[in-house]
Amino acid sequence: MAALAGLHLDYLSPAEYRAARWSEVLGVATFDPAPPRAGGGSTEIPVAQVATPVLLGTADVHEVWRCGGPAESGQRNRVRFRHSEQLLFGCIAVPESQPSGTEAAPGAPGAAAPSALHAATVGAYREICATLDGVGYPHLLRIWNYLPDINLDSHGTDRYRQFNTARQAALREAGLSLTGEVPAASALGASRGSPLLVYFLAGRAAPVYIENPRQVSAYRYPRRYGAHTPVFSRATLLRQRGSLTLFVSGTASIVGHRSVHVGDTAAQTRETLANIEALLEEANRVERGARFTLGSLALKVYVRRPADLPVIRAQLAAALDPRQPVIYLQADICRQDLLVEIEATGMCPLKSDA
Ligand code: 3EB
Repeated sequence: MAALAGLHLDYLSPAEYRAARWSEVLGVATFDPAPPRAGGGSTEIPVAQVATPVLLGTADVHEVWRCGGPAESGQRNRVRFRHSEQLLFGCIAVPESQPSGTEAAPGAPGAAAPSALHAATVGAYREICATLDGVGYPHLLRIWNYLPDINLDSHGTDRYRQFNTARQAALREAGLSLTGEVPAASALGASRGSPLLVYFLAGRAAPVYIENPRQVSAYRYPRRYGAHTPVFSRATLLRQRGSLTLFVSGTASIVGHRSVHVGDTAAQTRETLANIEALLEEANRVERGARFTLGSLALKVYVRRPADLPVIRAQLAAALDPRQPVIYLQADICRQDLLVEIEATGMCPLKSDA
């Protein structure tokens, strides 16, 4: 992608990663199989090791976030982070076997006892919020959540709903918004036995929060999707000198609040793209001067069933520029009836600070 001022995302092969300029790397996410520490890599750089198999291309992809300026690393409890003047990248992995050094928040009266996942989620979010508070980057821009067996039922409900309950409890406890001013996010399955893995970008300044006109805001989903709603915005927009970055949340074949095209992978992919296009149009309407297009995005495509990859790729080939950065990962999606989910990051130059 074109070099722009400020934050920058690349999907790099291991060789390209080794050639990167370390001082300007804020953070990295790798995808299963988690590579051993890359030879040229600095141990200073936080690396989120995401346990989702890569479906296409180089077996190990590095999602590299660069900040275009000097950065400094740190650690607070289990959160490893690195920050530039305006932005902070951080990550935390919490095994469910040894969930946290702190106690889980009590569940609602009459509810089943909180699960290990609940405790792990509360622990992770508490530490993230404490880090943001302590280091002075109060605004979560974008957060990625990966948890094993996301569709599995236990403790009276599925694990994605347990995660939602715990995420909400921890954010409430930290005094953060549960609606409106909430980060863009993704929440996906990960390989069995892997820890809860959360990584994030936060800023000194608040982003612009964007919702999708075709979808009910996730934080207003009706109760049938769980007692506690998912806390995320459909997208957030970061303004920096000379550039805009749009963080598009994981997006699926959901219209209103309902999953559509159940069982039809091609149609789900097209609907997902229609949702992303509607969101881009909304971002361009809200932010005068923004010109986001599908072609300006880097995409991460989550595929539930590896056998669906050709169908999904064919739909994307018809809509995208072949030179666009796209990676494909195998991951379970939070609703059983969803077969594909796509998240994206858009970069666009900002002409003036009008
Ligand atoms: C959806 O639209 C699909 O719980 O953080 C997408 C992005 C989804 C983020 C989250 C869930 C999350 O509801 C699922």
